[in-house]
Amino acid sequence: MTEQDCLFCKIVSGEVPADVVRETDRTIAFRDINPQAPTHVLVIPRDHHPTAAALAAEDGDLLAEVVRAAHEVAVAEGIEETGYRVVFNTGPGAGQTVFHVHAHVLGGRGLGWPPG
Ligand code: D5M
Repeated sequence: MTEQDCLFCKIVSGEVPADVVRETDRTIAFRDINPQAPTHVLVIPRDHHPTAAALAAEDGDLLAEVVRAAHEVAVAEGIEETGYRVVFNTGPGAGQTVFHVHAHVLGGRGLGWPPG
């Protein structure tokens, strides 16, 4: 499933380049272009689903695979022991700007709570 004007679908197809750190049959992980922490990786499903809520409703197994891949990225990036955050911004009010579901994996510095 693709959406013609979706930036992350274009990363999946290779039309837009990305710094890919990990791939599975159904997911791809790449470095965020505007990192908010020393490690900031985005994990996406290859298929287009607009939000985490939509993916949960349409393919819960794939959502689980995205979360598993996020934790595998954290281990590979060496941020597991110091702690890291996995975030799905969901909806414009929460800061979602790209409507192809993505897990932010953030770490490598202290992360304050509550988030801004
Ligand atoms: O997060 C969308 C994220 O996507 C934001 O942190 C910037 C990132 N971004 C935007 N364009 C690119 C490209 N081309 N490569 C890598 N990362 C990108 P949101 O939660 O929707 O605000």
